[in-house]
Formats: sequence, structure tokens, C-alpha cells
Amino acid sequence: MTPLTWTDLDKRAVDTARVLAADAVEKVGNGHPGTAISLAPLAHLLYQKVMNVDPSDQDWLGRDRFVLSAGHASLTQYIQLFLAGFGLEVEDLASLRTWGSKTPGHPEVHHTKGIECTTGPLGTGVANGVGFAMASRRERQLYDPTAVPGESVFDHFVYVIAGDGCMQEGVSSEASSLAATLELGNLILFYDDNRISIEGETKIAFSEDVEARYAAYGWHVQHVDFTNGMTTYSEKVDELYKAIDAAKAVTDRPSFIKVTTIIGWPLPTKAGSHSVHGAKLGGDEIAGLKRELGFDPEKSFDVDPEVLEYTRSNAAERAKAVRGPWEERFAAWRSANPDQAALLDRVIARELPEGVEAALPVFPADKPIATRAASGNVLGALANLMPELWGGSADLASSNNTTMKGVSSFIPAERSSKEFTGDLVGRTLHFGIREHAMGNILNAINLESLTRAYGGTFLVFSDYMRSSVRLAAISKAPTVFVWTHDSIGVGEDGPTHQPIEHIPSLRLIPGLDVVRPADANETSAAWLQVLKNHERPAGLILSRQNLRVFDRSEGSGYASTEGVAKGGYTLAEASAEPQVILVATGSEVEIAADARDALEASGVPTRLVSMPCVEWYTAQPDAYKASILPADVPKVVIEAAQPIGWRDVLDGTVTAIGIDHFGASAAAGVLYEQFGLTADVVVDAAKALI
Ligand SMILES: Cc1ncc(C[n+]2csc(CCOP(=O)(O)OP(=O)(O)O)c2C)c(N)n1
Ligand SMILES: [Mg+2]
Repeated sequence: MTPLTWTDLDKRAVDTARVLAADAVEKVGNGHPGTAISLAPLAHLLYQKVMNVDPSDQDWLGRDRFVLSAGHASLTQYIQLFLAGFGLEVEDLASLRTWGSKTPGHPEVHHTKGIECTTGPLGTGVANGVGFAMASRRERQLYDPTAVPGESVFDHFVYVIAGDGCMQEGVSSEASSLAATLELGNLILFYDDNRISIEGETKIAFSEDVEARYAAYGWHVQHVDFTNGMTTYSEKVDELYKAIDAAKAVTDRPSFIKVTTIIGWPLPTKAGSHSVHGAKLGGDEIAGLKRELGFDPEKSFDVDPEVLEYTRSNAAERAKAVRGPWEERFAAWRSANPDQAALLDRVIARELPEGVEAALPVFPADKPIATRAASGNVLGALANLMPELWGGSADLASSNNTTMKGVSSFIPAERSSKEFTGDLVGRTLHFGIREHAMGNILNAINLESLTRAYGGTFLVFSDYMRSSVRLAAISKAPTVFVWTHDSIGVGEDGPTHQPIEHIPSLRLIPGLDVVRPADANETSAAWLQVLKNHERPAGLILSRQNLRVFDRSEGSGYASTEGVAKGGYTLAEASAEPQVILVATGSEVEIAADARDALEASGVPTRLVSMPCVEWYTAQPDAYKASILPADVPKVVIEAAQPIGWRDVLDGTVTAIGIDHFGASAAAGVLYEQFGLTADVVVDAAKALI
């Protein structure tokens, strides 16, 4: 980088940011002014001097990515987006945290221009940053494979600001450990070491040397102390700028810069106190701040036009200066790499490759197979056709069947193991046993949207990553969570490993598709539908145990998998007007099919509906729903999970058979018998209804 130029206009812009943060929180009466005030110099440096971003085009592929992991300090970013000209105006800052504003309490992707990902749950942004850094490397490998690392149009830096809370949360440790292992040299993490969180001084609960911890992970570590020599902070800014420069020069390790600050500095009486973390400051304190910084204490949201003109034109000129040459390089890349360019265009257009349907495996009916194994076959079949697809597991690859055959690992070559070979084109992800980081890493990769990523673990451990699943849904990240070992069908591992409440509880997350295919061919169809959805995350809920593969050939009595995309469909029609309808998901569909056979044999016309995805079913037109599940026919549902929620999905009389207690350590078949998940129980329930 060129040496830092820092004029009086920069100082005034930083002070303007501090005053705006105070005013914005005061106006709405709540919010987080302290950190936005003390971090204003760092934020200004990033947006005005360091990052390659284009305020006129938030989606510019060549941009650096920025994540505010300390999401409560959203004003830190909103004010820079305003000053740099990303589309926010003073009115937007003045409507902070109010209905319909562009400035919600925490940064929200797809809501405010320039926000890359939704943050707020502390620590997750660190994992998002790791995901963005991984995405960048994979994009270079995929689209620009002959480029020298660091010199591709797909190379860029990822900057993350985290606070004490982020450093305390386990997810940041998970992600940071992995980032060093993967040698993510394009990642730069700032730790705002102000030693204050909501309960006050962090020393009551936080004592380790965080720098030493990051050094131990293998990061490049630096420290800039803003509490020492505060009145000449322009010098401090220069020190920070040089630290960023040094961090960028280290390309084989991620960089950690601890920035020691005083929260809320230079507030006259409240700087350094937790009272400025998350509350308005009060008129006197703000007047004091304004006097100290040379602002009129009588005026609010007072932005000197000269300052705004400076920050906006500076940001625009910087964008022009970096983007011009980048566009030339991009055009050169395009003409030199027509195949990769076509691939990029397809991925950006969110289209699946031609022939994807034909490539999906079709499984023969005579060979039972677990849906997790079928899923692995699907991935193998898609590997060559969809090079943008990549993923892995939190150390359960052989159980989750998440490794695409013939694909190498996304690890530095020297980390190749007896089991896995890594290289620069690796696509198999090894998250280690870090489910929470995995979820947030996947979300960032999928929000970046130039590749598509999935990750697996046991369904029971979806609890460990639940916050990331929720964030995927909130932020419309099309992450595919591969959750196998989906019920008491796990068997001998016992109750800690047997999900009971997980399926219904995941269905409670709005915007998440919970997809539980009944057999191998439904698994193929389910993957296809999941991949077609680019704005929704999905959890594929897959069996450990082998399942019957329904014979869906003409005249077999079982329907094709066409209905899977509708979420629920008639798998087997009743021999006459149905007197009862059996509804099942996943591994319980074969039990329901046996029950249907028995009911039909005893003269009860019975329809069998497979419901792999309640969310897709619910979205169907009423007429479709009434055609397969009419209100006036009683229904029996069977699912090896808490039998909750079915009466909200199905009209009319419903008996739900499931399991409302923990499982036990025994063979799967024994557990199904012992816990009453059998065809006989279904038959009895159906007869009781008619
Ligand atoms: C996972 C999670 N737990 C709790 C919170 C509530 N919370 C918001 S900010 C905060 C304290 C953060 O302290 P720090 O990161 O040091 O920020 P600072 O006070 O320095 O701005 C807490 C506990 C949260 N946002 N996320
Ligand atoms: Mg703090």
C-alpha cells in the first residue's frame, strides 16, 4: 500500500462519525454508541484508505469483503457506508433501529447495500470471515486455475472486526483454528480489545492472553494500542495502517491485529464505561463530546458538506482507480478462459448445468440402501457436472457420505494425510469437529454465491450449529446441511446420538426446508430440488440404516419421484375412495407402506402419502393439497420424532405416531418394535379412526 495520507479532513470525518453515532442512538433512544465512537478511526481507515470496494456497485466481484462480527456496533459500518456513498443518507442514520429503515439494529444482508452478511450473534462473523476467505481461494481455483495465487481477479482480502464477546464465543475459536490450518493469508481480523462488555469489565470472566492464543493457532499477530497517546491519534492511525500493510504482506497465514481501545473514547465522562456499550448517552454527554471535537452542541446530525464531499469523492476515486485496472484484467481473464467464464456466468445466473436431471442416479428397487449412502452417490454423480459444488463434514465424512468420489481436499498440499490428498483444486472440506463454525463458514460461502457449499454432521448435532442454521434462513443463504443418522434408527449408539425433537424443532425455523426423503430415489429428487432453490437453506435429513427402495415402475402401484418437489405426494393410491390416508416421512414411509398393504388386504381403501418436505408441501396451492390430503378423510402420520405440529399441516382428524421420549442403546429394529413404530400400530390407529 502507498503511505497513509491523513489530513484534517480525515480527522474531521472520523469525528463526524463519532458524533453521528452518538446522535443516532440518542434520537431513537436505544442502541450501541460506545464502540462505534471508539472504532471510528479503524472504520474510516478501512473504508477510505484500505479496502477495495465500489460504493456504486456493492456486488463488484473484485471487492474486498468486510464483516462486522461485533454486529451490535452496526453504526460503525452504517456511518462508513453513508460517508463512502453506498446509498445511506443522514435520514437513514436518523431512523436507526426503526420500522422500515435501512439501518436495523444489527447489519442485515440483502437489506442494506454494502452489508455482506447478517451478524449480531457474537462470534459468528469471525466464522463468516473465514468462510469468505475460503470462498475466495476456491473461486480462484475454480475460475482462474492458472493464476498465481494472489494475482487473480478472484483474489481479495477479507476484513473482520470482532470484539471481546466474539473472542469469548467458542465459534470464533473453532473458525480461527481452522483458518490457520488452511493458511488463509487473505484474512485480517481486528480484535477491539476494550475489555468492556455488558456486565462491565471483562476481567470477571475473561483472562487469557488472546494474542498468545491466536499465535498458538498459527496466526500472524500484531498489536496496536490506541489507549496510549490518545490525543495524537493520527499517529496511532498510521501505526494501524502499517499493521494492516504488514498483515496483507503475510500470505501464508491469517492475520490478527489486536487493537486496544477505550470504549466510547473521547466521551468526556463516560469513555471506558460499560454504560456506553448499549444505551443512549444523554444530552450533556453528547454536548460535551461535540464541544471537545469542535461541533456545535446545539445541532444534531450536523455533517459538514465539505467532509461528506471529501469522503464520497475519495471513496469513488479509490474505487475507480482500482476497478479500472481490475476490469481490464477481468476482460483478459474472460477471453483467456472462455469455459470458466461460461461457468461463472451460469453460476451467477443461478442456473444448474444442462443434463443435471439425467445425471442423477436412479436406484434399483431390489437393493435396500440408506438415504445417506444414496446422497453420497448423488454427490458423486454431480461432481464433474457441477464444479461449483463443494463440501464436506465435521469429521464424519464416511458416515455422512459427503465426499464426492475422485475429488481432492481443500487443504494445503503439505497437509495431505494417509486418507486425504489436498491440493490447490481441492473441494472436499474438512471442518474438524466444529459444527458451529462449519455452519457459519458455509453460510458465508453461499452468500458469496460464486460457489455452492454443503456440510454434514449427525442430525443430533444440528443443536451444536443451530444458530448458524437460523442465520442461514434469516439471510437466505442457500446452505445445504447434510444431517444423517436421523432417528432411533441410529441404533446402538444410544440416546445421546438418537435425535427425537430435532426434526420438528428444525421445522420451527422459518425459511428452512427440512427435507427427509423416503428412499434412495427420493434422495436424488430431493437434492435436485434443494439445488434449484438459491434463496433458502435446506437440511437433508438422511437415514443411517438401509431403507427399501420403492419400485416405481409402471404398474408397480408406487408413483414416480416427480411429486418430491411438491413436498408431499401420493406414493400409493387407495384401491377405491380412501377411508384413511397414511402420511409418513423418511424411513417411516416403508412402515406406512406395509400398514397400507395390510389395511387394503383387510378391505380398507388406504392412500399412502410421502411427505419429504413439509415446507414445500405447505407452499403448494390449496387445490393440490386438498387433492392429496382432503380434510374429510382421517389421517395417520408416522415419523420417528416428537409427534408435534402435524395438526397444523394436515386438516381434519389426525393421529400422529412418533416418539416423545429419548431412545436407548440397542439395535434399530428392536427400538422400532419397543417404541411402537410399527405397521401394526399404524393399522390399529387407522382402524380406530374409521
Ligand atoms: C451469542 C450472543 N450472546 C449474547 C449477545 C448479547 N450481547 C450483545 S453485545 C454483548 C457484549 C459484547 O461485548 P463486546 O464484544 O466487548 O462489545 P463492546 O461492549 O466492546 O461493544 C452481548 C453479551 C449476543 N449479541 N450474541
Ligand atoms: Mg468490549
